[in-house]
Amino acid sequence: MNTCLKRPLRFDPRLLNRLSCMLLVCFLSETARGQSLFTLVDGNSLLEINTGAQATAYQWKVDGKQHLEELSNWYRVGNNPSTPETSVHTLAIISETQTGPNTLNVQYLSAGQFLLEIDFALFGGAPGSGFSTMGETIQITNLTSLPMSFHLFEYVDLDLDETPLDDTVWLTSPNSLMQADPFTDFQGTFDVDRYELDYQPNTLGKLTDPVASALSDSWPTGAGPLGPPGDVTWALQWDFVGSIGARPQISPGQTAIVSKECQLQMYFVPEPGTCALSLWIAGLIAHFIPRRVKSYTLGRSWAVHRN
Ligand SMILES: [Ca+2]
Ligand SMILES: [Ca+2]
Ligand SMILES: [Ca+2]
Repeated sequence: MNTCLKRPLRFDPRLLNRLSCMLLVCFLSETARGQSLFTLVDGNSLLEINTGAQATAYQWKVDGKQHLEELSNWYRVGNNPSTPETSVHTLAIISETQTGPNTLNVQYLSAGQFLLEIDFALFGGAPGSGFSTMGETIQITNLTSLPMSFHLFEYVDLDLDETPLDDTVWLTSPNSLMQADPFTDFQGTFDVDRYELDYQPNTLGKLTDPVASALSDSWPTGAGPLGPPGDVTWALQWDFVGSIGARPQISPGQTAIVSKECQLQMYFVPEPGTCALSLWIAGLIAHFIPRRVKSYTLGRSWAVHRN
């Protein structure tokens, strides 16, 4: 006869505290190894950022559901056909500051050439609302004594509701993009010169090959819709080249600014209990580290004049 008796399970708050402390220690250890990991938290939302990785933003969770595979930024200086695009994360990071639980500023330097500064902001909705907004502002400052031709790219692989193969993407106007699946709508607003909708990994191949590339389309060509079957991605391109009808080159000391705003609405929200613990722990970490600042010494000084 089996006499093994099981005691009834009881919730122990001390266990939750120990778990939180363990996660906090892991988080700090990872940072101490030199990885630049940041977690932005607001309302029902969480944005994971690694400033030292190509996929700089790699998780956007709304009410516990993950929607973002990769958000990366790329650049190309000049118009030499043999100069390829380069991922921004390969530049030196001279400063990165989590200015609040939901905001991050990171500054990348190409010494003697340009400073590229990105501000991330996350604004979550109420728990259970399925709504979230996220935005970026990117500033490029010319550190040379000559006008600079500069191309900036942003690559985005959203996999709405963690299901990449049922998403459709299309542009609704020159400055508005939609991506949707049966349960979620995403809208991006921006002001760009070129864009590209394609299946993963085609556009990424264009950004990583050894030659200069341009995204395939400008309004209204290539505006979609592009959908199943396939994992859809999209990318944006800003050209500061000074030719007729384009943005001007960036003058010496001048700062060019671009921005993008995104909003996401889920129409099927998971049970609150499944995501409350992870958001609570992320909030605890953000509370312990309200202002995490890394400062770096510049090898040279420069004057920045913002228009
Ligand atoms: Ca995708
Ligand atoms: Ca999906
Ligand atoms: Ca290329």
